Amino acid sequence: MTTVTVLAGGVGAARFLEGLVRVHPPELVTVIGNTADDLVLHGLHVSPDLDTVTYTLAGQINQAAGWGLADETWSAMTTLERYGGHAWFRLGDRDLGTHLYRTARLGEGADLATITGDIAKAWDIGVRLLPVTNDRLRTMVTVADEGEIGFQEYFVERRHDVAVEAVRFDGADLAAPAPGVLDALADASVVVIAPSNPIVSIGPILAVPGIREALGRRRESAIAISPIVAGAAIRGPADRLLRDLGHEPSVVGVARLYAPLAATLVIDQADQALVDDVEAEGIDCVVAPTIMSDSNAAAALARVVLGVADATSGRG
Ligand code: FO1
Repeated sequence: MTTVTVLAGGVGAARFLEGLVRVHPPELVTVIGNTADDLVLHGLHVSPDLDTVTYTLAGQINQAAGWGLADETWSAMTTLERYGGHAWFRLGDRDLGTHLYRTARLGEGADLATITGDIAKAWDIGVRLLPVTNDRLRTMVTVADEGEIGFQEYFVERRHDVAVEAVRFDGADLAAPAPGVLDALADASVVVIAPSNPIVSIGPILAVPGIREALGRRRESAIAISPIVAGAAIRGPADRLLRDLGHEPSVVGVARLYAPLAATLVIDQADQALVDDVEAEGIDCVVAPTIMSDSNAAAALARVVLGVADATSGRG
């Protein structure tokens, strides 16, 4: 009955989870999802990282994009464009249903965790999906020449193609872990830090008071997967963000960030030569294929992680 709690951000985490639920009962998996990418657009509350996990585990993700729903149409966006409305953040007609529902429920006083649970149930994804907090949490990015902008303005509107001077998580100091989050971190047989962006996907989760401490307390049975392979991110700006913010954009830089939180870092074979440098940071190193080119690769990676968990479970 190995229960697994996964800290999850965007696409990489969703891919990993898709593999995990193929090799482990989903009812034994709790996902703590990042909510700092959330935004209110056209009056609608959008939770990209929660929806990416939900849609992926429902087998309904837009595979090519890595976000949004498959078989989408864009009529609402086309109408918006006619009026000169904001259409840079693409909300498909099917996806809009989720944001309409979430926004209506929030307006009726429901909290994000309750709504997220109802959406997850409606898609029958099996795992328990928890937002890290019900409170407002927003990644703010300071970019050269423009000052501070919102995360999606950085990530989507500017295609994260700008140098970053600072990142902060607005609201973190006042945010409380959502109900069940601290227990999911304390009680799970193993905690996995998914191969998400350490700065803007895992960072906000750790910034919610109590989370970093809860993870540190059970560090011996926590396993992180590096999202950086051979000094580069598989997708997205993780390597550039690490470099811009003064961290080494390598598995060693990731090891330095995660050593206080996890006893093991899984790195790709491409970084085999860096095993000793990783372990010099005080974290054990496991080498395995970490590039999840398809669901089989993700399942194989999940098996490696569960194998490490079994091997280290006596330590926890
Ligand atoms: N990413 C893009 O690059 N372009 C988009 O237009 C876009 C729209 C979008 C809509 C809903 C959603 O759940 C995600 C969306 N994303 C889009 C991805 C999103 O920016 C990222 O998934 C996260 O915020 C980072 O992981």
